[in-house]
Amino acid sequence: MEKGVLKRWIKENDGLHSQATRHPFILSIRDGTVDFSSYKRWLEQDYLFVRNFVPFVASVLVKASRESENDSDMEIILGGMAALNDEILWFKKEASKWNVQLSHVVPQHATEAYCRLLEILINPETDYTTAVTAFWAIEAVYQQSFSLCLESDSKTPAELMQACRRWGNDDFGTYCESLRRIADRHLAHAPEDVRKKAEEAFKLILQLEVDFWNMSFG
Ligand code: HMH
Repeated sequence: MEKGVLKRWIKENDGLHSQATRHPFILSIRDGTVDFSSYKRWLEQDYLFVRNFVPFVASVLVKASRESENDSDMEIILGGMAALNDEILWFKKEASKWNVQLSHVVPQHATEAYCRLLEILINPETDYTTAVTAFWAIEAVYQQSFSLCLESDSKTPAELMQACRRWGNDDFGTYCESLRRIADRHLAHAPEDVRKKAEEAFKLILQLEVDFWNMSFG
């Protein structure tokens, strides 16, 4: 089996990948200059995103149960779903801490565009390999971004440490590695057209993540 293709895709798309994982918004959290109104905008929109992300992850779980020969795929994805339950509770607590009314949030263009991709990926016609590759990409961008804000020389404001730990912590990193291995294993056996679709989804997600950060940054 070839060495994982996903690390190669990251290298081949280095520019876009860096824009997604080292975005000025994240760097402003890291250097302590973040504008809290940007953070609040991100919080509102990401709550909407996560509400749409849950059914997507559920669809990946269904596909894993039908298409994966490896039992551990389902267990890892199920662990991700369980974490999302906690994440939704966290968003609600965090919103009340910042006086943000989640029930009144209007989706911005970048959120709508991202949720439209999730809808396509939820479709039963989207194969498991593409769906699980997309799942990994979505989680890994956040993991890499927020882990920057936890580095020892970072000046992340205390108020934002919880958010950064949520996606930047080592356990979340290990979970993303597990997702990468699942996706790589399926990509290694996938026919060329499926690989192409998965690669397109990967690149599109990087762009949608950049647009999402841009929206928060204002
Ligand atoms: C936009 N991408 C976006 N929001 C998230 N919560 C994640 C990725 C990670 O779950």
